Amino acid sequence: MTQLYAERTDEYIGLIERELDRLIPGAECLQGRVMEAMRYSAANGGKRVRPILTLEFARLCGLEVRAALPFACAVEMIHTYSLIHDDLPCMDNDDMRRGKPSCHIEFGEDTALLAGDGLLTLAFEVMLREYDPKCISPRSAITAAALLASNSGVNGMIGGQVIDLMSEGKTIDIETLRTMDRLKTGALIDAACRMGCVIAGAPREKLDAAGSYAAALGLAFQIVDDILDVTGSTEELGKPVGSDAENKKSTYVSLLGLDACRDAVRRLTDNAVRALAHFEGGTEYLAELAENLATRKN
Ligand code: GRG
Repeated sequence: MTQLYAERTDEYIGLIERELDRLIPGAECLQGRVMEAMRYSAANGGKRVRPILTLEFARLCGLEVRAALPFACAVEMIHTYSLIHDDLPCMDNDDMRRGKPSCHIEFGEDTALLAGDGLLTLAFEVMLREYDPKCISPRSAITAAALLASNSGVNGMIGGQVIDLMSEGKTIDIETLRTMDRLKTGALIDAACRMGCVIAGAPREKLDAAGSYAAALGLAFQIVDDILDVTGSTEELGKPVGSDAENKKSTYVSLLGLDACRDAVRRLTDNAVRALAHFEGGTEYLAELAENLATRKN
């Protein structure tokens, strides 16, 4: 890992976590418990890949990083809500997340459901309330919020989750799996990357390049996730391994085998790095991020 990568990642994670802490306050009030559950899951740090992508694409397109923070935090709130709901007994029924009890184990199913809903709605409140009109035009803020809405909804992440639920216990073909993962995992990564460009007022060519980077990165990310579910350990992942096989899910590994998956991750990572050529330099961080995600252990 280069010094530039390590320092910038630390800086970004610090900014994101301090801002999440501010945006999701605890409170002594009747609804305090759900706020506590929202804070529990949002503070229970993951890799923060999506908000980092938003900050870095915004920086690359000339925006001050701080101005991008509401949008970065919004994408992390949507991601956190999806994990809370995904862990519920009616979905994947996972008791552990990021090495700690899942939200519904800690707070109960009813509160966990509402904590997810609370984060989903707060994401949109934050983008539209907190953006700085001195740095970001109202039009760009609205376009970014609409992008996050559509990529999280039935034609994005929710759509992918529905295909996932309908496919349980069946062997699906590779095209269906690809569509499912493009929506379930790829859509939020796409929103994270393109929102950074949108709020910076970047031209169409850069938005498209960010979309190509995101498409390759998102698919590689999911294939690595499938690989880690077979080869990883509970300690490294912070959640039980082998859940795909247990839930009888078709994955890249079950359809193609480990070697073909590793080749695909290599190819997709190269494609992601190539897409960065459309920016005028300063893309080392995003190239290294793609490489690091390809070899990640959690
Ligand atoms: C709305 C219920 C509902 C689900 C949406 C995103 C999703 C569908 C479900 C979450 C579970 C899952 C395995 C999704 C695939 C995407 C993925 C690999 C998520 C894990 O993301 P990381 O590795 O997690 O970035 P951290 O903990 O680092 O934030």
